[in-house]
Amino acid sequence: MSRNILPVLITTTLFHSAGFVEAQQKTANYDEAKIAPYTLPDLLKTSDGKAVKAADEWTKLRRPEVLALFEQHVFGRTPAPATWGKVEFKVTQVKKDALGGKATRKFIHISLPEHPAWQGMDVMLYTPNGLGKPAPCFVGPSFGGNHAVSLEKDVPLSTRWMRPNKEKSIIDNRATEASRGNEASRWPLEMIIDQGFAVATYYYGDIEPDHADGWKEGLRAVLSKDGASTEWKDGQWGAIGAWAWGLSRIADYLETDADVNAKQLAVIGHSRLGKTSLWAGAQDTRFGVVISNNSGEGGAALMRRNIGETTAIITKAFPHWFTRTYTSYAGNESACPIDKHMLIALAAPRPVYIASAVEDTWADPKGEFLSGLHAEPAFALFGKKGYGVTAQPAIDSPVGDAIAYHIRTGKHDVTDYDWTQYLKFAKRHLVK
Ligand code: GTR
Repeated sequence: MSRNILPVLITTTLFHSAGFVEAQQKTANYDEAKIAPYTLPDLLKTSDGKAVKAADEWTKLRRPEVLALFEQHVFGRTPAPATWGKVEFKVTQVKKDALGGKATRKFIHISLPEHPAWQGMDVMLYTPNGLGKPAPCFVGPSFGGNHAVSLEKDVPLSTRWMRPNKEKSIIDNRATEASRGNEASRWPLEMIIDQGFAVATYYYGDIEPDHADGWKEGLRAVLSKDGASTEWKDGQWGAIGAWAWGLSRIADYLETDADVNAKQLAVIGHSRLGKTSLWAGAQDTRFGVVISNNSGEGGAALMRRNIGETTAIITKAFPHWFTRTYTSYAGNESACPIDKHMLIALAAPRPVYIASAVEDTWADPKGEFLSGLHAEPAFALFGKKGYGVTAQPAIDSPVGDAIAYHIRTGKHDVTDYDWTQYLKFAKRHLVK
């Protein structure tokens, strides 16, 4: 495919997926009574039928099996470290009086010296000033780039490809000056800093652009042996896997930064990036707390509940997010050996917070709640308590211990209300 016709094809793919999702949102099932009866795969039974009764049996036998099932059937396998080799960190800027003097802001360029064709990723890290000790840190990807997360005007504008969004001032697939701060309400930096936490973020498009052909321009093509001619096979990683890889590389960097306590990391993401944070947290145990904000289908929501977005819809609109095998479960969810309670259980005994929004019916709030509920047996093996309730709580009434949940007033978004709960949760479970 020659380079000059590529943009035309990309635009066509995108308009198709955006229009397609909108149309599906209007006609989807939103009626609980119309969900066909289903049986969830047994969390605590190994593939050869052995009941898992103790924490070490979970850790040694069942957890590796469940992780392998998610690789094979949902997100694909993350390549082994030898595939990408050395990871290089370059601190490109340090500003000691960020956020009016409250914080130090650093930019870190992460690259792979053995794979210079990948342009690398630019991490923005804020650490609280005057804390007197390394800070616990939230790690999460952004939709719009560092300049969209921060309101500070001296944050470099991302030059990478972005999904079309007139409202967010993305013109010809690029950020413009007017797109500064367009994601700031989802990242209340001062509130996080004031509570003694650091925050590290990167633009998910640094890894690969978010469209069906995006891999050709990103890390997956660079790391694949046959490069741009790759036909993605069952079990090979999709874009969510690649974005999650980026979060783990941030953890690699944070282990080298004396301002951060890398033993106190919380991974966080919203929506498609909530699916990403769950998968990053499942694979990388350095994330001591895992947070899913409105992650919905493909994330925390049980796939067997056909309500709101379904496997058929998501794999048609966003086939590149998952490994190819996942598409075969469209309309055939009962054949899939996993459901999303098993994704939550992969974090055990590390605490997980699942958040829904009442107007976000597309993401199936009840299905998000239930995955946490049905993950409880894995946490119980470690003596950890889950929700403490069996029915979805009232709006704006968080519940839970090592698995926590809330459904907040309002729409699909990340708000200060959500962050208030996450900060409390992280304080309780990470900082102690
Ligand atoms: C939607 C998609 C959801 C969710 C959302 C988002 O179009 O259907 O699964 O991930 O995008 O990421 O904002």
